[in-house]
Amino acid sequence: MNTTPAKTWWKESILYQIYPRSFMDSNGDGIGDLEGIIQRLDHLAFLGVDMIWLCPVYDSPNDDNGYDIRDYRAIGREFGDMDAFNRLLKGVHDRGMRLIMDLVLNHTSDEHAWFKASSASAHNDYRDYYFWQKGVNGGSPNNWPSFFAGNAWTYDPRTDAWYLHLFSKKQPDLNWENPDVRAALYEVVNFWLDKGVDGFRLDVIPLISKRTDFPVTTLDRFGDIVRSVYSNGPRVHEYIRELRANTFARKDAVTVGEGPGITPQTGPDYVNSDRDELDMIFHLDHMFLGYGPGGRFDPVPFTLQDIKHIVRQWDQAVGQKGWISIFMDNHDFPRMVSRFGNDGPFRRQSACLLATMILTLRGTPCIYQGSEIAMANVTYDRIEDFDDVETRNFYKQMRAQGMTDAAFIALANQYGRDNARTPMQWSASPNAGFTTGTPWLNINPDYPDWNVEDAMADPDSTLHFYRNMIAFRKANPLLTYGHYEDLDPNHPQVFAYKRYDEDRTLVVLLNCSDTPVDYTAPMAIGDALISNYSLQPYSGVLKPWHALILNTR
Ligand code: ISL
Ligand code: CA
Repeated sequence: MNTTPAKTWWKESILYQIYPRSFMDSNGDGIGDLEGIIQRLDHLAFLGVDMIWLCPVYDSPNDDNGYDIRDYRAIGREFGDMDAFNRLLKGVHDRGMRLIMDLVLNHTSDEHAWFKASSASAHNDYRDYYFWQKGVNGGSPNNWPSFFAGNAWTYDPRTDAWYLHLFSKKQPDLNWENPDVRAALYEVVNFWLDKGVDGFRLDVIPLISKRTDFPVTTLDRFGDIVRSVYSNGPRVHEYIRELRANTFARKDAVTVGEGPGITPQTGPDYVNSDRDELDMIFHLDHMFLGYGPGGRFDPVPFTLQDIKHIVRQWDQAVGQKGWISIFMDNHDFPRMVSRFGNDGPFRRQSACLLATMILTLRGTPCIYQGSEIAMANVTYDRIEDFDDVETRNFYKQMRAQGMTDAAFIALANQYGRDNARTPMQWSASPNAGFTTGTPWLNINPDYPDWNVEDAMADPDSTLHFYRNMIAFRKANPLLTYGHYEDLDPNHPQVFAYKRYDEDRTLVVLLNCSDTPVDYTAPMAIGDALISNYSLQPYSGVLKPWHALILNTR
């Protein structure tokens, strides 16, 4: 019964997520680009990263910053061209790293040639590439809400019909029921595989199979609608298996699905190694903690016990046959040090604690750009400063419901996606060394104190801690393959767990609070191995945001 997971390179890898618009601008137009990433590859090699997930760099009108693709086979002009892409891929491979692309197969841009043809008339070869429905009683076909506020259907007077878009109205959902759509998408995936990319992150993959009777929903919490209506549709597993057989399987490419709406009950099927679907999945349960009935801008409190519960549930659910990727933030959520740590007096300590957490839980760690220098949420004063389509749409909706500008801005500053999208802070020079021009999104003004160059010069920085912690993980394979057990599920401040195999047990103690905690280690402990405070034998007191990994006896 005590089986261990099969060994593969991607379980042993460290994944690093790049948001290209905000990583590095090489030509002064204020937008990060492929050439900029090439210039900074040594930073990733320094950290010990093995695999890079590149957020979308395809041709796009950027309604949702690249998640609205106009041409799957072209690089967006602002990012460079195919030659730059080829050089980036080579630069990654030359350093012994791998590159995975972001595949958005659930929807395209409304400016994609398929949608242009589809929408032009009621009868054409592309009509069934998308979902077109007649209105009901002069309104939309049903009451489905969009992820980005408002109706998930938009009326097109040209054909007197409504099209489905679970995201913005410039992101029409593709109709996977249509075999031509699937075949066309497989060609796209193979185009990139033949270029030599190593794998893919699959955007909103549980959403690709729709409930095509389009039932009116009686649920009112958005999260419940995603879980029960949008996600895990009737043919999703059939589609994923077919996709894999026609694409990834040819080259043994690695896949990580993004899993909005999956649960510990439904999620493991996507990654069970007996089922030939995906290699890994990101569940979002801990990301949706604190979401009230209205979603991210309708916050409710949550506790450390909630996080521990989710970690435990998922660890048990995926078991030895499945695999998840571990993360605490990405381009869709606030900065983890602001959301789960303390970005005030304990910014460095809590950023290092979170690094310890993602590098010691069971699953492939995914580091979002800037976490290694403890990048934190930004504060904007004016609504015009925000870029994100989700924030802008909710602004309109919540203003219409009577909320003041100031109240919405306060919510957006704390919970909005732009927090994660401010440009990378490379140095204390103007514009954080990100651009010589005007950045597309205002840079966090804290960059003189929090940037890569200064962190590099400071052996106690978060950056060096990440590097050491990554090396520590790699030197201790039980952190990859060993079992996980929560040692103290109910403690309100301390996250204590062990990772173990037949030979050895390591204990991880994380004080997720601003105050010292007297804490008796729950097992007979040995040496302290790594910590975000000076390394000393464990005294029985955990300092604020103290992270400590201990040997056991
Ligand atoms: O950020 C969210 C909205 O509150 C998430 O629910 C997010 O929309 C969801 O996880 C899907 O995200 C992915 O697909 C979106 C895109 O906007 C996100 O950036 C992407 O990660 C549509 O393509
Ligand atoms: Ca640029």
